[in-house]
Amino acid sequence: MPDKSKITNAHRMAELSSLVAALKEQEVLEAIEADLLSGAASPIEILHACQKGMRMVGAMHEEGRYFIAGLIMAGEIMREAIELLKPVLIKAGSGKSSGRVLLGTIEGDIHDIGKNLFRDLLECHGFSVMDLGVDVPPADFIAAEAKFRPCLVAASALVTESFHHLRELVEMFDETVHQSPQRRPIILIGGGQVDERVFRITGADFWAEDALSGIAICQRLARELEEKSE
Ligand code: B12
Repeated sequence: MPDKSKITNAHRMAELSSLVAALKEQEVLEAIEADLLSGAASPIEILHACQKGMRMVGAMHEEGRYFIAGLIMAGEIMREAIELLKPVLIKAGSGKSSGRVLLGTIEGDIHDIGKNLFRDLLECHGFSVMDLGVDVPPADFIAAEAKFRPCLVAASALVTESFHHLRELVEMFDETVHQSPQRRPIILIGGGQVDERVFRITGADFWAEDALSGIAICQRLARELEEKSE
């Protein structure tokens, strides 16, 4: 019988990732509740462990070990995990108003669990968010931007085939600058499959690996814009 006190945090989180990857819904939720209650792990550590588990599910799907039903089940587990984590994550946010953000999952992609979490965290950090939903054509971002006037446009993408729409989004916003003298909004992209390479291909201004780094970028930009307008 292993000494429980010797089970390190890293082990606990690795175990949680494996439970997510094995689609053990009940065990995942019980482990998260226990960790939150005991304070054994921070909500961010738990979130990262769950995300790692989701990536493992994705890899198993690619290898043909999980079919679409596996992805659906994984999505449901992640959604429930986020419901447990959200109140704790939200408590940490400041209520101060920080600016407007236009958000959506880009055309060709229906994944929204990460986008929704990013939206909720933005709101709890004082941003007002217009969420356009999923499978959003670049033209809809442009139209909504003209009305909502956000300080930042944020797009989520998880499916490789939708990346060219991110590029299109940037190009269309670049084009609006020629039509009106106003500077185009800053464009931030994120989502499980977005990395440095995708970032470069799309020509966006920033990318973030996770929702909290995305929040940090939004806060920095909102601060800079506020300083400029003073
Ligand atoms: C759950 C899931 C689904 C669910 C989605 C449910 C939902 N409501 O979203 C369902 C079953 C519907 C689904 C469908 C499909 N899926 Co799917 N799915 C997944 C899975 C397993 C997890 C995604 C997830 O929710 N992760 C957890 C969240 C919290 O993480 P996240 O989205 O990355 O978000 C975090 C950050 O990235 C960040 N973030 C997210 N968005 C943004 C935006 C900004 C601006 C910022 C700053 C941050 C940010 O915040 C979050 C927290 O940190 C992934 C595997 C993976 N590696 O991600 C495959 C995966 C994304 N799916 C995949 C595929 C292929 C599909 C399908 C095409 C399958 C099919 N044959 O039909 C369809 C998609 C159809 C379409 N056109 O979109 C592939 C994509 C491969 C590729 N390279 O294109 C993956 C990678 C699996 C794989 N390896 O095969 N899927």
